[in-house]
Amino acid sequence: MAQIHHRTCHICEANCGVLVETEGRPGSRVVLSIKGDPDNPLSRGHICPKATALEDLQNDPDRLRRPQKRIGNAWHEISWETALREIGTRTRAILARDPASSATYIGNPNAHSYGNALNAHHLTKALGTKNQFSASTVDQMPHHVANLRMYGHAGMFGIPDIDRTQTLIIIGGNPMASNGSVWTVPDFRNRVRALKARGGQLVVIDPRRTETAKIADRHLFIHPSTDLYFLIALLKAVLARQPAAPIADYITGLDEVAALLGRFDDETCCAAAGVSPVAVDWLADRLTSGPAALYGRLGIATQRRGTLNAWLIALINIAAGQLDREGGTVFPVPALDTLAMLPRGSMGKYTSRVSGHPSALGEFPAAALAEEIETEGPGQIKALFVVAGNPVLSTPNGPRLDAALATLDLMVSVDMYRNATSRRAHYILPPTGPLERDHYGLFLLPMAVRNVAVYSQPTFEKEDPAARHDWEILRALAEAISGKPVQEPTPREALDGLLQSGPYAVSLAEVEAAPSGLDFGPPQAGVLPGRLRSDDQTVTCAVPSFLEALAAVELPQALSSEGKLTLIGRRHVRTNNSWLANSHRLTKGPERCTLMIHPGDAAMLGIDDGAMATVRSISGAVTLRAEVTDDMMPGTVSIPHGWGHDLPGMAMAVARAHAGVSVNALTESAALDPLSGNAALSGVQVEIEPAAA
Ligand SMILES: Nc1nc2c(c(=O)[nH]1)N[C@H]1C(S)=C(S)[C@@H](COP(=O)(O)OP(=O)(O)OC[C@H]3O[C@@H](n4cnc5c(=O)[nH]c(N)nc54)[C@H](O)[C@@H]3O)O[C@H]1N2
Ligand SMILES: Nc1nc2c(c(=O)[nH]1)N[C@H]1C(S)=C(S)[C@@H](COP(=O)(O)OP(=O)(O)OC[C@H]3O[C@@H](n4cnc5c(=O)[nH]c(N)nc54)[C@H](O)[C@@H]3O)O[C@H]1N2
Ligand code: SF4
Ligand SMILES: [Mo]
Repeated sequence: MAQIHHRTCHICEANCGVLVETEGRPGSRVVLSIKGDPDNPLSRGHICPKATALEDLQNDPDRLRRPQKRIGNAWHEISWETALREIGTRTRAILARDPASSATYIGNPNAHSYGNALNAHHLTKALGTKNQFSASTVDQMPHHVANLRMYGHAGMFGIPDIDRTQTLIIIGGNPMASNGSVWTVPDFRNRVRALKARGGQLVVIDPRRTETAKIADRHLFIHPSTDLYFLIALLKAVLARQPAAPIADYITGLDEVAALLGRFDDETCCAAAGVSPVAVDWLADRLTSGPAALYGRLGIATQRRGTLNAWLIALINIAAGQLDREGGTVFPVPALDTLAMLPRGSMGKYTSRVSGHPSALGEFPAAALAEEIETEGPGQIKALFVVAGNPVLSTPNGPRLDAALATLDLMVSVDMYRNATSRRAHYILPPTGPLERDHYGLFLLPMAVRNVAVYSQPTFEKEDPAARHDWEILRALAEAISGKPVQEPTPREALDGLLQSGPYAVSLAEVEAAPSGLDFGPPQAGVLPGRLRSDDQTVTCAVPSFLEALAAVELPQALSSEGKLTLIGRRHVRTNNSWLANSHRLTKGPERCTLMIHPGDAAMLGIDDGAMATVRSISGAVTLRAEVTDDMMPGTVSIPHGWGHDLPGMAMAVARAHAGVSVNALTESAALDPLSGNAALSGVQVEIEPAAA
């Protein structure tokens, strides 16, 4: 009999509500359809093409269902008991030789699994390692560092109040493709429609005329990695105006920052960024008149000055009088308050062995993982545990990391595919399928445009009773390594407790009684003072380390790229980083891993639309098809990340047929934001030439 299950799609940060229609008997149910849930208070029926891929993932014959062990190049299916026992023994032997020789890499899907979030520390504790790496340092770490320094908690994100603003300015984000990031904003397109219907405007600042730019009222091109200069000019212009609302007295130090800006000449800053001073004035007017919000994302974070960018964006919202204001930048009060659950975050607690990188939130830069494996001496990484990550494709100079992984004494991947990274593992431990697990948007709902609580039951029972959820694998690994049982409530029990002690004091049972979600309304203005975690209960504008870095910023020069082009990334609505590449439905259609290049640049280089081109950087070279388009800013080219699925030993047949090339063969492991350790994935200097077809 057909049945409808309410679920949250956990693939991206939007956390859309879906209705999964299934048929069959327990143990042999099949999916009939996956549709948007119109009653979900957050997503209101919206879904994107990826939601239906939940079924493809669930049914994918290439998805691993049993532990795999590699001996040489041959893979063998083994039992959970054997896998865990062998991993425990091998890990203990490695740690007996050098207790500091293990490491973890925690990938992006961990942010979409509350079970992982609540259990990953068991593994790190059992390993006793300071070598912690994650996808955060190829992503949002600059935002965390700015949050920590300004508000006193790394997890304290302000978000644009899109449903009540009159001006939304997006710099370095493309929510039409990504569906939002560090901002849970499903149904972005209709929210923008409503913004326009009430006379508001969307402005996009991006080196590419993106899908979001195409629905915007205005799009401004900006030269990659020059955002800092643009933001300085904009902050100065905002400071020269009356703020839209008085700046609260718990916000300190803005004058101290302002005093440092005098040495930057506005026109030179604008020229360096390629943005006209007229546009800066217009933006400053909009920011200081009605409700307005400036939002920056991945494009401003994956730069050498990512943290300064994130900080300046917050300062602009503050100086415009838009912080903690309705229609400005607001602070959600989530039903499960991660601020109460998580430590504030620490900076520089440890120093990395090889290059002396300070840790951020206890993590070293993912870009430094390869050198920590390659470089001999005490503390050299010999055993690596990768949990839901694909760093060979997702971190800078992936081929270098790939070669380093091949030298490890032990590598374990907790993953559902034998992909670019896990093919190097000695053991792959696969979790239950995506429809066999429960879900709560632990890290995402605290950044949502409405305060909601929504919980999903598993849609299917475990296909194989012996299968384990990720959190069960993490605990079992910890037990196998330490020899000690992990005795703690289940994630579900913990969730119930966290909700009950949360701001709305709801039980999990109450949340479950509303299958489309409980709605606590839009984020309210005026909550910030009560949520600040800084010791002095202020918002700190004048962060000493940021001021120092700003004072050291060289004055902008006329851009001299010596004939080189600048490479940026992109996302497509039918991909999710590297890991939906084996979905039949999502890979259909035109080739997507292309080199986007402006017609003028293409003509100069003799590259025709659809012809092959070779792109070279100091790290490596790739050859791919050119897509000539005036959506690109002249001098700038774009290649999406998460491709390159044709490495030997991978077992993803669909992905192999649409392999593409890895942009991270071109990015550099030495290019980092020193304040956060984040990789500078964007703004890579490249040379391009026609290639034989
Ligand atoms: N050049 C360039 N590089 C980038 C980016 C860019 O824009 N440009 N973006 C960066 C960003 S923002 C991010 S977040 C990182 C992502 O970096 P990673 O997290 O390292 O990579 P993903 O491609 O997200 O791979 C996720 C892995 O988890 C597995 N997986 C998926 N779901 C589950 C699950 O439920 N359980 C388990 N155990 N495994 C699962 C998948 O099979 C895949 O192997 O990439 C970064 N890299
Ligand atoms: N469909 C889809 N959705 C996803 C993902 C996916 O892979 N596919 N990944 C998810 C993940 S892990 C994340 S972190 C989010 C990311 O979400 P977004 O931040 O929205 O990610 P992008 O689409 O990469 O947008 C970054 C934008 O920055 C621009 N950019 C590049 N360099 C610069 C620069 O120097 N300056 C400025 N101003 N802009 C620049 C790029 O052109 C691009 O439009 O998306 C999530 N959602
Ligand atoms: S936008 Fe698409 S992938 Fe993201 S949660 Fe919604 S349906 Fe899932
Ligand atoms: Mo990400």
